Amino acid sequence: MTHKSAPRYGLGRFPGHERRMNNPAAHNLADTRRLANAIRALAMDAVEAAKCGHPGMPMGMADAATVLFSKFLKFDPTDPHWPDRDRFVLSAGHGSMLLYALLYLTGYAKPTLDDIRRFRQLGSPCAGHPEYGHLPGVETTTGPLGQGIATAVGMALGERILNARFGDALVDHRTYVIAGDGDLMEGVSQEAASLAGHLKLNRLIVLFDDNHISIDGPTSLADSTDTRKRFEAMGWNTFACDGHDADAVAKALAAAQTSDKPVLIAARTTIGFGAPTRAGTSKAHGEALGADEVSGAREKLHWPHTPFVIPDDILADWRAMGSRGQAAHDAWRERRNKVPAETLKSFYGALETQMPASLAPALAEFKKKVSTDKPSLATRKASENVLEIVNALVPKTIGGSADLTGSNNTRTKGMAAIAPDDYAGRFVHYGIREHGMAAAMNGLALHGGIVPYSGTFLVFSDYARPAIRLAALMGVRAIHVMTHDSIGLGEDGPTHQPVEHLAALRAIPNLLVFRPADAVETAECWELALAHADRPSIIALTRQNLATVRTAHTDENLSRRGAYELARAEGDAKVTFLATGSEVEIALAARSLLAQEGIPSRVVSMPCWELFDAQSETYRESILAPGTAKVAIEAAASFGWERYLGEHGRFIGMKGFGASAPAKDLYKHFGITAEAAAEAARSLLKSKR
Ligand SMILES: Cc1ncc(C[n+]2csc(CCOP(=O)(O)OP(=O)(O)O)c2C)c(N)n1
Repeated sequence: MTHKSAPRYGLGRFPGHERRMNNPAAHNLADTRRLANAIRALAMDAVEAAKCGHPGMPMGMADAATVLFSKFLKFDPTDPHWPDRDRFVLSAGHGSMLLYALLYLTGYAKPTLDDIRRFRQLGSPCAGHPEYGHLPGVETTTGPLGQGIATAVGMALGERILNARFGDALVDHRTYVIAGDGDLMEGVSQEAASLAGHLKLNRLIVLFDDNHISIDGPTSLADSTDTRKRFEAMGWNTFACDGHDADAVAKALAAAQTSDKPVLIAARTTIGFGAPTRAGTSKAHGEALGADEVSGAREKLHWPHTPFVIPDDILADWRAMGSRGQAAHDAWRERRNKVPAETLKSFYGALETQMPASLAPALAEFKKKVSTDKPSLATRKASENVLEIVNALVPKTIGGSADLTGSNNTRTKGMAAIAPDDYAGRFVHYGIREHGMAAAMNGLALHGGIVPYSGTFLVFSDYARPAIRLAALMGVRAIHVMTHDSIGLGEDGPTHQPVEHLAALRAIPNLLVFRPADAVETAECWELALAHADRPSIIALTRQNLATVRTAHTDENLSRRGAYELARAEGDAKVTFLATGSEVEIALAARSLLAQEGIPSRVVSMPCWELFDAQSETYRESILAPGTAKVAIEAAASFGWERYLGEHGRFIGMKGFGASAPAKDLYKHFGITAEAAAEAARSLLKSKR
């Protein structure tokens, strides 16, 4: 460590004098500290105006970030979506003002100074934590610690995958991350960083804000990890530098450019750098500094300007840094113009969100065959069959599994594995890292050019949930194949049998939770998951074989409306059975039992609640048929079913955890049978009389 215990407030010259001579933008640079102080001032002032926020991290990392943005990061504020830009992820999202200040100073159209003045207020794109979609330049939503760095691993992998496909001329960029102690303490960072180390993602460069402070006080209260050793053990190169010494940061970043492994730079910093009494303490972390401390900091930093005022010369220097990337952008355009038309077409094709027109007819053909052949098939196997079609027609799908490839059935024929130094494959062995996998999938999707799908057991969706939630919040198309979706998995027992998981996933806004009943619905659900470019999906699939319930073919995607009438009543319907997935078969059997007694009933298959809830009231009523007795069947917790069952409906499902036994025995044991469903219907009809 080259850390100096007493912070230097002096005006150290900017690094790279020799390069500055050749770079007109850099030639007029004022010193680093003055430039960085513009970030510090905006951070202090915005937090002060909001009376809440996190000034410490932006003030601590301002110098290092200035070096990164002025000398290394390849970006063009006039075209924030330029596909070959470097990605920058502020994993320590609480330090959002660092990012907002950088975007403003370097000349992005947004945020404006007014947006920054309204930091954390309704309608300002400068939200408390950076939110994807609010501002170009915010590459991912961060705030839940650890997610940013893990998502960045996916971005860095995405870059290598597209590079392998389209070549250096089109895809040749880096992913930079600023991460704090909190990010690295979170377990997800371990999962993602070990994957990055294994895959040798050398375009990933993490600046670690090594300030030894978190909320409760010094990090030594809870942690004594040697972070560099930890990352080296995972196959990373590491450097340490004084994060306030611009030359040292620049040297470390320069060295990182030629690394054959991902890089961690531990930049020793002082949280709240410049704040006279709070610098270096947890008091600088997450609250407004207060008028006295702010004016003390202004003095210490030699920043006499009034709040939110950036002097013209400093702003001009920052803007020059912002236009620095235009040369790289022009060079890229020139390279692009020489790329063969075919390659260019598939490159831009990959960046588009819609599916190829050939997909729908191919899936319709598949459905037709299934409806005719009527196989008894596990939906996980049906999903594999569907994926054979999808992967052949949609080159941008990248599959994977968290070490359950043979169980999730996510690897189709000829799908080569992605390996260290070989990114031409299409399948990621994520290892037993559900959380890291889900975050990396978000990164792959956010990178662009890729539709990631992957698999684990539904019960382990809990391990992936934080990243799935972020995918939903961001509106990112990450598709999770979650097999072994109920007690139907049998002998592995209650540790592996999901019970509350469907309800828990359905509770996440904007997430589509599919539970197809047979191979036909599986094809339909896949088609829908792929079509929703702005939503993540879960496809819950069975381990056990299921009968084909959709025996009358139609090209129409009936799952599109989330629920539909699968079997009509013979006569005036007295009963409606509602069911999903493997229990649709049970509902059909219950319907037959009632039919034998002359009680007409209908069966509604509900492969996706979210899509159903979005239908018109008329459609929903036509499906739910208010006048009929309602029985829902799902081998899961009842939580949520009330909304369709009303006060009087009955639920046939799980009331507690499962058990270890063959599936057939378990269904009987827990009373999830056609007989029980029919009996529930009878008793409802009786009580009506
Ligand atoms: C998963 C998660 N847990 C807890 C928090 C709340 N939180 C926000 S910042 C922070 C401390 C982070 O410390 P550090 O990364 O060192 O940031 P610094 O104090 O340097 O700003 C915590 C616990 C969070 N944002 N995410």
